[in-house]
Amino acid sequence: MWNSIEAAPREELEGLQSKRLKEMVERVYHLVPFYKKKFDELGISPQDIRGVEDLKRLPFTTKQDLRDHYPFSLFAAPMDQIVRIHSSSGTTGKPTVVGYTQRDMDTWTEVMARTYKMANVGPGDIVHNAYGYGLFTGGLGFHYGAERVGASVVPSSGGFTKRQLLLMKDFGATILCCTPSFALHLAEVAKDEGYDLKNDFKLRAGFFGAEPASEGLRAAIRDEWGIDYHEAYGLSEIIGPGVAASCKYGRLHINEDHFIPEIIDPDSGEVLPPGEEGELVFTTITKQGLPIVRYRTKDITTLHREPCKCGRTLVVMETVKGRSDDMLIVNGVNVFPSQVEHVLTKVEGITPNYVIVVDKKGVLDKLEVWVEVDEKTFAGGIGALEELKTKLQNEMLNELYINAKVKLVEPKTLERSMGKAQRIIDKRPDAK
Ligand code: DLL
Repeated sequence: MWNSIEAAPREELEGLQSKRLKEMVERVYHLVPFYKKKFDELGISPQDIRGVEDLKRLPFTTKQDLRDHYPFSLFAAPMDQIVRIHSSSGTTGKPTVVGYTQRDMDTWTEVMARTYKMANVGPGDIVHNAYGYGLFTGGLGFHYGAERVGASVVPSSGGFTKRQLLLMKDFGATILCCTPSFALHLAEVAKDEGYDLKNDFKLRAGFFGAEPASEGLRAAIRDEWGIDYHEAYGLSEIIGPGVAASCKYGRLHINEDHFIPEIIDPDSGEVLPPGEEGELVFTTITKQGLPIVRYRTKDITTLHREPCKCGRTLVVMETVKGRSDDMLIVNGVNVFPSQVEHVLTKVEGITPNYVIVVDKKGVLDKLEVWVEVDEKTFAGGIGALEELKTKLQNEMLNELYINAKVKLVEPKTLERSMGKAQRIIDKRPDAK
């Protein structure tokens, strides 16, 4: 463990959260006109917030609020104290911009050090960091954390798959950091290039995140590389990676001494009790540059408060099922792409590469899943392919209750991602 606070008794943690929350509410009220206006409209003054129990009285903040205050109007620190700016690309509208003071950089590095400690990364480890460096928070977040724990970091960033493999082998990388889809792509190219994944490389663990990955996909990464799988979760608006990381028991602990999580009903906004699924909301309580009150992540998950075998008392979140805006409704049945992936990865004869194409036929949503078969099945002829197709369609019907059409495609034909994978093609006329 990096910091004893990770295993502090709950009363101590909640005491700290309450203290920090009160300070944060004072700060945003006096320094950010957007919050002053919102609080005033609701008739809330900072003194009304006495501790975490009053969190639910505060208003939500959304991505749209960040866009409306583009680029810097939600910052609570003067620009001469902002030492770093990141931004999300954003497919629609303006990008969201986030700013860090030096103290925020220290907080970020601290939570990233905690992340690495989940796999006991330290001096002597070689961290191959294939998250993109640049405006995306993945690259630089994982970079500074690795230096803090004393490991040697290779800032390879995304792309250039073959060269990455060469460096991983020659430098003796022990830790791999990248998206789950890129970890699989690296494995695939390594095999094509004639590497022996388990003997040519010294990898022992990896930190995978920035996109959902089903258990099947994780198992494929574990098995192909022969490594421990640790999950990293985070979002730029809150800090970047470092919001939560999974311990050796695979449980994703939230650094709640910095970011208070809540689960709400996405429709009514009501707070739901632990154990219930809903939308994850975060309030940052130590950030100076861009403090954020009850930020709606749109990520769907569940929180658990039972203690973990690893000794950490920090709350556990389940792996994100999907984003509320990625949820598909096919003939009235709600389904997340990660659930489709889960079903696919259980079937033999295909690769974990797939694309979901959604279209409308009359008033009904129509789902087509393009799945890439493996070389062996492809060589097996038309009979085997027909059988596989029927099997996949039946599995989706039986497990997810959806009628999806499967289209099998040749090995290595679907586009590979260097960062976050694009799994959905939405052709519906009203698509975002
Ligand atoms: O993806 C930060 C990050 C970088 C996390 C590297 C982990 C590793 P954004 O680009 O702002 O930040 O995207 C945030 O990505 O709201 C989730 O929908 C999704 N996401 C992040 N981590 C996970 C994960 C970075 N472990 C958005 N599982 C979030 C599922 C994830 N989705």
